[in-house]
Amino acid sequence: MATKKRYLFPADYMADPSVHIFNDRVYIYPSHDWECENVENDNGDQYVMKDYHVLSTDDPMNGEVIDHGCALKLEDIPWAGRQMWDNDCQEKDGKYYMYFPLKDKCDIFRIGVAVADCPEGPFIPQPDPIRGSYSMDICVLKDGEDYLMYFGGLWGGQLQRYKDNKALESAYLPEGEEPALPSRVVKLTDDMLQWAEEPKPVYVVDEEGNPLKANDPHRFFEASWVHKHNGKYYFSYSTGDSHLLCYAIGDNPYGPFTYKGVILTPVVGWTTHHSILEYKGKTYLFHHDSVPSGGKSWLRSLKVCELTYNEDGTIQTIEGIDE
Ligand code: FUB
Repeated sequence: MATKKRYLFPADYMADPSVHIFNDRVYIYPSHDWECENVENDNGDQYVMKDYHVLSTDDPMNGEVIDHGCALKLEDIPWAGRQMWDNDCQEKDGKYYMYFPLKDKCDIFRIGVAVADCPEGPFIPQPDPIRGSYSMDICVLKDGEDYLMYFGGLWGGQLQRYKDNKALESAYLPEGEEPALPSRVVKLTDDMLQWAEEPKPVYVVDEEGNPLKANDPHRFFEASWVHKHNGKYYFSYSTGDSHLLCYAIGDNPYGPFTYKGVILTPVVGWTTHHSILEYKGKTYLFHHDSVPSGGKSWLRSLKVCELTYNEDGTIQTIEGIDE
C-alpha cells in the first residue's frame, strides 16, 4: 500500500527539515529555498538560502502548521558570506541553540551558533563561528547529559577538503574500493557554544565490520541524522549522487553503525534530506522533494509521512515518488 504523504508548508519553498519536540509541540527547522539565476553545479551554487524560518505543529499529518516567521537572517551574522544551509536546534536549561552552516567571507563553510529564549526564536548569532569548525549539514543529538553534533557533506559541502580536522593543501575524495569519506561527530561544550573535543569519524560498516566503500551507492554523502529507538542509535543520511536516504544501527552514538538499508528511494529533485521523530506514539519521516516546483532542484517543498519499523528494528522502505 502506498504511504500517505503530506506537503507540510505549500506557501513557500523550504528544505532539509530538522525536527524536535519542544514544550510538547513539533518544531521544524528547515532551510529556506530562494529562486536563483545561477547555473546548477556540483558546488551547490544554486542553493542561495539567506534566512531561516521556524515552523511548528501538534499533528504532523493533519494539523495546522504555523510559520513563526524569520528566526535568523544572513545580514545579522557578522562573519557571513553566503548560503545558509541545513540547520538544527537543541534546548538546554531553557535556552535554544541553533547551529547553522554558512560560508564565511572566504567562501569556506563554518558552523555558527545563535541563541534564543524560545524555540521559535528570534535567534541571536554569536559573533564568530565555532572555533575550528568546517563543512555543513548539522544534526545535534541530546544523549543523556551530552549534546553531540554530527556534521559533514561531500562536494559543495567541502568535507573532502579536510583530514583529521585539518585543511588539506588539495581536496581528496576517495574513489572505487577506498573507504568512503565518513561524517563527523563531536561533543559540545557545557555552554553549547564550542566543540569540547576533536571531531571523530562516524563509520558506517557492513555486517563484517568493514567501512562502506567510496563506490557503494549506499555510502554516506551528507544530511546526517541520529535518533534512538529501543535503546539503539540509528544513524541515517543521504547518499547524494545516488539519491537515497539510508540508515545504519549502532550501540554507541560515536558508532560504528552497521548498514541496514534504504529508508527512502529517490525523490523528484537532486537532493534528499530528512529527519526522523517519534511523537505521540508514531514515528515520522520529514523530508523534501521538488514536485511542486516542477522539478527545480533548488526549490524544494517540505513533506512528511509515517515511518514503520519491522519487529527486528529495521525500517520499512518508503517510495520517494508517489503514484
Ligand atoms: O540545502 C542545501 C543542501 O542541499 C543541504 O545542505 C544538503 O543536505 C542538500 O539538501
